Amino acid sequence: MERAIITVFALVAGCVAAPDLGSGDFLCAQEPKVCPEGRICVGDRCVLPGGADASVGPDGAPPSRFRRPLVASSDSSASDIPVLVILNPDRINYSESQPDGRDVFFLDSTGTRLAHEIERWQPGGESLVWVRLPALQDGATVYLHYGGDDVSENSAAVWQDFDLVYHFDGDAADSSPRGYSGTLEGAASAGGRLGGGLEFDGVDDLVRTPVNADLFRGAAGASISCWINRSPTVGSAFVEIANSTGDSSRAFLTQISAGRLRFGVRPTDEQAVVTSNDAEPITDGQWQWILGTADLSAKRLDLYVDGQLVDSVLDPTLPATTVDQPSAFAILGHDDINLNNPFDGLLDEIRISSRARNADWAAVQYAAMTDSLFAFGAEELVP
Ligand SMILES: [Ca+2]
Ligand SMILES: [Ca+2]
Repeated sequence: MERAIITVFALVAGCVAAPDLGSGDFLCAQEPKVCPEGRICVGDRCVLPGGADASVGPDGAPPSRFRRPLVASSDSSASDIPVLVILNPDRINYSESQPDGRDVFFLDSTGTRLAHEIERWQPGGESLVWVRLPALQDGATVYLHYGGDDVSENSAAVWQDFDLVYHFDGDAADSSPRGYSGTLEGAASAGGRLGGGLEFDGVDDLVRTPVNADLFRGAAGASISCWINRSPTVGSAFVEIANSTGDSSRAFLTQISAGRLRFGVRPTDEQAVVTSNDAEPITDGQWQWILGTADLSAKRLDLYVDGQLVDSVLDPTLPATTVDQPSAFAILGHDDINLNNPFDGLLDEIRISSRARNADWAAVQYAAMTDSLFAFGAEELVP
């Protein structure tokens, strides 16, 4: 510790008090090293004096110059929630952050780093960042930091309890730690609900995921979610996962007739499904978020639309776990290995998880993805 103090004092001594260089330039001016008033030069960066060693910021992150508080509006008791933070020029000073956003990180109110993944970074436009919140309670504040050195993203930590996460920002790359990236077969990049999405032609377009994937394998919980914007067709499928090429042992999120959704896990030939009723508000040409979730410990399946529970099945005869087999195939945009019932429309943000989700989780997730979870406070200099 004593050595660190000596080092910092030596660097401070090398900097020269300078007139205001303007808000866009916080690199030290070279030879002699100068910084705007009130900042010190550490390495080649002008930073606020931050204690004994200004080169180390909170929780191992490099020091950042700016932060903004994000105050959650929810009183939910949901936990383990990846939330979307949407940034734009009103919410971040892009000129003070690095061009690819690599200096952006998030802290909770105790100063603990929160894992994040940048889905899309568009200086001057809309950027999408996913942040994992271990818990969320009324008034919870998350701090967005920027204006410093490089910070690592950690998508595997953000999506640690997911088996597959596709943002569809130009491809079918898997953000989950499993690495089950898919292959586009005809499905074309298009505008999605959150950044990019995929367009399916209702004929032969699909996305194929790797075979022998551990999707729902031997789990007591199972969830599939996606954003859909469908064309007016019937019988089209979104997500189909099977552990064999026969009819048994599969999981799916699909629609069985106009406007009616069906989510199911089928460990054996016995159906374990929940189907939405005729009044289900799925509409053509409109983005809606669908979540099917199974809690096989509680013998329950639930179907959510836009964060609201629309149908449930409680059945004591449901099996204890999903099948203990890797997938023989998993296909997005068709319903089985024979490629029946092609989907016509747009899909975005498809996720598969071996966990059951509850109503609080669904509501917070929907609020975050529709940009209604956080209120953004004003930019502050990091104290
Ligand atoms: Ca997307
Ligand atoms: Ca095609």
